[in-house]
Order: sequence, then C-alpha cells, then structure tokens
Amino acid sequence: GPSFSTPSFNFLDSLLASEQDEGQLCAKVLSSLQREQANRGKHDCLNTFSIMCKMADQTLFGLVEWARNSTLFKELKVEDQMQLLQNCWSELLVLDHLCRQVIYGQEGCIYLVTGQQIEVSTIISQAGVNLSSLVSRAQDLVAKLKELKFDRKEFVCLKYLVLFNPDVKSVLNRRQVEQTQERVNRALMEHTQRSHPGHSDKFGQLLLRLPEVRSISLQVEEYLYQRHLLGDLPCNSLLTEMLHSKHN
Ligand code: DR9
Repeated sequence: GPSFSTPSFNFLDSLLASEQDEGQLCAKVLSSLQREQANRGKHDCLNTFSIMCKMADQTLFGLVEWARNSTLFKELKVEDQMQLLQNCWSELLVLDHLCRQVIYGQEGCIYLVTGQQIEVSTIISQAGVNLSSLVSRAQDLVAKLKELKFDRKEFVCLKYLVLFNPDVKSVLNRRQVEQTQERVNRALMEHTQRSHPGHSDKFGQLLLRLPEVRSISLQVEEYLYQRHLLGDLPCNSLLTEMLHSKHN
C-alpha cells in the first residue's frame, strides 16, 4: 500500500503515468489510415507495405511525443534531445512492439497497434527472408519476456534506458543523460526486487535483453533501408526522415 512507498516508487509511478494510452494511440492510427485511404480513389488502395509503414510512422510520432512530453527529457537541450531520439527511434519502435505482444499477443500471432492480429505463419509465407527473420527474432524475445513476467513498469524503464543513452556521440550534456540513466536503472532494480522477491536476478535478466533489442532494431533499419533503395518508402514520413538521419 501507499504507506510503504519510497521516493523511487513514486518516481516509477510518475513515469508510468505519462505513458500514452493504447486506446488513444489505436484511434489515432486508425483515423490517419482512414484519412489516407479517403484521399485516394476507390480503386487506388494502399498496399500492405504502405499500410504497415503508415502504422509504424504514426506509432513513431506517438513515441516522439511521449519523449518530448517527459519531464526528464524536457530538461535537456533540444540538440541533445534530437541526438538521443535519432539514436534510439528504432529501438523504441521495437520495444513498443514487444510490449504490445507481451500484453495482448496471442500465441503464434502478431498484435498490431490497430488491434488487428496477423498469424506469424502467414507472415512467414508472404514475407521475404529479412522480414521473416525479424519477426521470428522478435517472437523469440517476446517468449523470453513473457517467461520473465515482464510488466508495464519494467517496460517503461527499458524505454527510458534506451532513450537516455550517454554513449551517443556528440551529446553535449553527457552527465545529465548519465544521471537520468542511473536514476531509472535504480528504480528498475528496486521495482524488480520488490515485485519479484523470489526472483533474485530478474533485474539482470531484463537488462540482458537490451543488446538483442538493439540488434533487432538495427535489422529493422537495414530492412527499411533496403526497401528505401527499391523506392518503396513513402518520402514524407518521420520514419524515412529518421532513417536518413543515420545514413548521412
Ligand atoms: C508497432 C510498431 C509499428 C507497427 C508497424 C508495423 C509493425 C511491424 C511489426 C511486425 C511486422 C508485421 C508484418 C505484417 C505483415 C503483413 C503480411 C506480410 O507478410 O506482408 C509482407 C509484406 C512485404 O514483405 P517483404 O518486405 O518481406 O517483401 C516480400 C517480397 O516482396 C517478396 O519476397 O510485409 C510488410 O508489408 C511488412 C511491412 C513492415 C513495415 C516495417 C515497419 C517496421 C517498424 C517497426 C517494427 C517494430 C519491430 C518489428 C519486429 C518484428
């Protein structure tokens, strides 16, 4: 109960409170997809890939908005905010995807931000090797996170740890980024110890998943870059803009 609360308990709650609502995000994405389709003729339907990109783009807008609304992030100079987001946008997308699968996903299915479910076997049969391998790697990680009984608070912490990365080159106020990283790290450790007292290494187990998240996110960028080279990526999207910020 509240009588046992500690400062970092409240800290974690405040991080959780500024999470965006899944229902609102879903409604936003659906309406943007409908607007897009309405602007087209009856016989000019968006293909699957464009729909997925639009979905990812809207999700990315939501994640950038989330970061920019967070008190800890607002304390940074705009230049540093840009550097940090350019470094981790694809990791945030992957974490977001993973969390959605852990919370809503059914065995053998991918749960999209729109609430639609797609069977993994369908994807494997329709997608090329790159996308298939991406989806399989992500599903393996989902299984591990389910096993660890990954919860929302832990997910929020991982998002902050990915965002406040002091190793990003050309960050001006490295100390401030480091301090936030340490603070979130401590809150995550205390939370895992409090909520799973019998599971002494849950904290370590969660942190050990981050290199795989990073690696999957780099594969997402590679996949998207290949599709960009084929001319398949929408030109005026945040997704494309972020992708280019690294390849410059
Ligand atoms: C929640 C985050 C944003 C949500 C946006 C998209 C979620 C992406 C997550 C999983 C992928 C779902 C894939 C759905 C596939 C639908 C059916 C299908 O298999 O379509 C095939 C089509 C084309 O495949 P291909 O590119 O391999 O080309 C095949 C070739 O033509 C023949 O060899 O696949 C798509 O359209 C997929 C588009 C994916 C858009 C990628 C956005 C990535 C952004 C974030 C991803 C987050 C992590 C995902 C980890 C799996």
